[in-house]
Amino acid sequence: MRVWTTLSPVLRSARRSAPARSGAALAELGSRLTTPSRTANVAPVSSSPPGFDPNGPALGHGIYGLPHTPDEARVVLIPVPWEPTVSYRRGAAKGPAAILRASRQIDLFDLHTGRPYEQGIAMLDVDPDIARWNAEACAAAEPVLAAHGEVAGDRDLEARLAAVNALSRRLNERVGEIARRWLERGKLVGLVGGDHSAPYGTIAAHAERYPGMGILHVDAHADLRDAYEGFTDSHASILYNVATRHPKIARIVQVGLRDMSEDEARFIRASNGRIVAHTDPAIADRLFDGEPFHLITDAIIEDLPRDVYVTFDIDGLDPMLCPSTGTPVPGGLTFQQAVALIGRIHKSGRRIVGFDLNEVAPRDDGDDWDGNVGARLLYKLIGFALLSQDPR
Ligand SMILES: [Mn+2]
Repeated sequence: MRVWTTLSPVLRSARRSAPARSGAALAELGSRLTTPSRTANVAPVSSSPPGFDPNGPALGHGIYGLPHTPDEARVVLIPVPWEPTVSYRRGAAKGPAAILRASRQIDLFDLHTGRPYEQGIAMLDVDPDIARWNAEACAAAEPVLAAHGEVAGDRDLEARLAAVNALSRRLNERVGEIARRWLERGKLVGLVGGDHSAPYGTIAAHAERYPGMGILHVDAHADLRDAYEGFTDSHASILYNVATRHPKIARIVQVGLRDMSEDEARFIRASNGRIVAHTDPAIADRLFDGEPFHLITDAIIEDLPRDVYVTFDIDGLDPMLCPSTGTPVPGGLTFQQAVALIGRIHKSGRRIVGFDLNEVAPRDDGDDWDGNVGARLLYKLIGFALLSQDPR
């Protein structure tokens, strides 16, 4: 709850009792956020309109209850309600709305990243074409999914599969256009899915803008299938498509994988180190052996180049934190581990050039836990991405 009267003593004592390093970091952060941006390629810091109280309850209609328009904001979020290729359990298309709803009760002051809201954060309205294409593609996909993609010889199913694949290509083009438009204006662009096929266009746009960038991919699944159930742009193929279509992406570092096919394991091996998988069992073994988590995260981050795009499938987390996601798998990162991992990208001196959060699905009965965790994780991604923009 964002209510200053109940939270202020907690925050004050947290500030008082925090170790010197954190205090200094917060102070440094404060001065950094109040001075104009030193980064040439990013739009200037927005200032909040008069009358806006960051410590009060959320009154604004924007994400996190903020008043910024996309023009004013330094961070622009693209909502993509998209899930035609979801293979197990639907709901990801409702992710952006669930995150938007839950975001309004999150405190704007963040204990890890300070005051990211000061730079302006705005979520675009849903593109009506995308909503329409999703409805069309979901309807077309239904019998194809029921047949597990075995469409050969059935003309109706073949036509439906072709229609879904064509709509996926239109989505990718549209998302790419939107991302490019805002990147060209110097914004930090994030995407909120949707299933994991949703961010393809924005990853492509970032790969063009930041040649040589790496991808940190947090997920329970490798998503390296060469089409899945016949769908060329399946949620289970996103990293395969990214890897094979974008040679300028230097490296893909995967974390949290605990469900993959043998073909995917072979694909990783055949990549000659361009794709690196830090599987969930391997991370768990190192923790069980007593290795400190920061050494594990450092080893993960070391594999990445200076510019990092983060694609975060919420199912990379323990399913307790995302019980309604489409394809939950036991195991996974805790929330703190995920935050530490993202934070260490920034601490290592690397730059988070863009990000997406996908596969967040709300429960049908209106329970907002999935949206709540998603909105908080998104705020950490935003916060660390902003911090990482300024040269250290
Ligand atoms: Mn995924």
